[in-house]
Amino acid sequence: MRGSTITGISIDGEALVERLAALASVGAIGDTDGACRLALTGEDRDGRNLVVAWMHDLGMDVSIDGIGNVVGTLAGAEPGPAVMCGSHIDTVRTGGRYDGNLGVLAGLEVVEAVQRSGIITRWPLAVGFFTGEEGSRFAPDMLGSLVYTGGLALEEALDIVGTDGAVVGEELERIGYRGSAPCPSPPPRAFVELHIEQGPILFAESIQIGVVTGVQGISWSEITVAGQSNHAGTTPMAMRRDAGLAAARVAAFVHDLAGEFGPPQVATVGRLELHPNLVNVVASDAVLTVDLRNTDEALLLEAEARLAAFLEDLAAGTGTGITTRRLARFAPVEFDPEMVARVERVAGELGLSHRRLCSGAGHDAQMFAPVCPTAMVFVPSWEGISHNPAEHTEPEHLEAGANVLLRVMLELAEVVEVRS
Ligand code: HGY
Ligand code: MN
Ligand code: MN
Repeated sequence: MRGSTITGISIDGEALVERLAALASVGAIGDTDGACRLALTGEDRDGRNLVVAWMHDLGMDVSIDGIGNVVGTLAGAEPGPAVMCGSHIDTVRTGGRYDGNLGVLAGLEVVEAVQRSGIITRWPLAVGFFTGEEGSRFAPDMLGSLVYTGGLALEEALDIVGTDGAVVGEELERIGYRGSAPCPSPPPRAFVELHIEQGPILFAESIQIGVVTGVQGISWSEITVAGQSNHAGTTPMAMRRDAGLAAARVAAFVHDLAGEFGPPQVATVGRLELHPNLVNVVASDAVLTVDLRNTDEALLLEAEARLAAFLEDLAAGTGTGITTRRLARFAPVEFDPEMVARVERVAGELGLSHRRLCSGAGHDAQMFAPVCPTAMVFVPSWEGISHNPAEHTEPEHLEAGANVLLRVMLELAEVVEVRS
């Protein structure tokens, strides 16, 4: 029964594309395909409400925990830890419609296909979306899944202050998603996340499925530079304590450091705010972020040490005060080899081209890897573009990835009956 049943059902690809479009209309960015739903904003609330309504329509039991993670569960023949899939529905400010959303909405299509086929699984099936995965407003990234899996205490997470001064706990109350389900949650039986690659590899090699072996290490820091505002016309260069100059040198340094280390080292200054940010005033203050990533923990530590040493010299050389605050730090993660092999086998059985690769982006799955068998499935990003409203994945790739997710989840949840 197991084999023939599992091979007999598939995802409704059109329904998946329609759900993605409907969710993308919440916080739509002009007439682009993208959406802006920063964590715990009104747009995030509206997106959450839409997905929760879909979960209810599917007859799923919906639970909301203390950090606002939402998990919909379809009962199995036996009670017990669920086979869970999921991702996030919060976005960056220049969000595409697939980043995170695909992993959640494909999970709903898995449930829909199971119900349509009359399949009863031994273990429950669950679909989750986790709070604040992007980390753009409230750092660290993967905040909700980090709390869900016990990596950060709920009380500490609720006190986090965002880039706009808002506080996580207050924003959860404001949008009505400070739930009562306990944090951390008991681990699921397994966790599988379908996600777009967000990089150029699968697209460049015309490969349909990415079999994700792990996630590279992530180091986020916020650097504050204190100088002295002064007149841009009258102040001799030697007298300046120019925070703008210091910030620009940091951006150049981390870029050059990545070049010196070579791939896979990457480095980004993504946020940079100057004060008073005026054409004729030497900047007194700068706040900037540095995002360093590498698959090798030792190299990531070396990059962090090189940056710290550079900042010390920079402060002395520019007469500024420089302080650093850690926003996020996650070591590289490897997924369960058996789960990786399962994804690889299923992709092959479905006749899909596939290859193994490590994820350059952070994902909720990396938080589940220490607590349960975990895997990720990638589908190609058009020209590798992501965190951009132009983000695109071809419908046939969306369907293929969702079918891999369906089959992997049914294998793990075990089909025990098929009702006509
Ligand atoms: O930053 C990341 O890798 C993810 O998009 N949160
Ligand atoms: Mn994502
Ligand atoms: Mn993202």
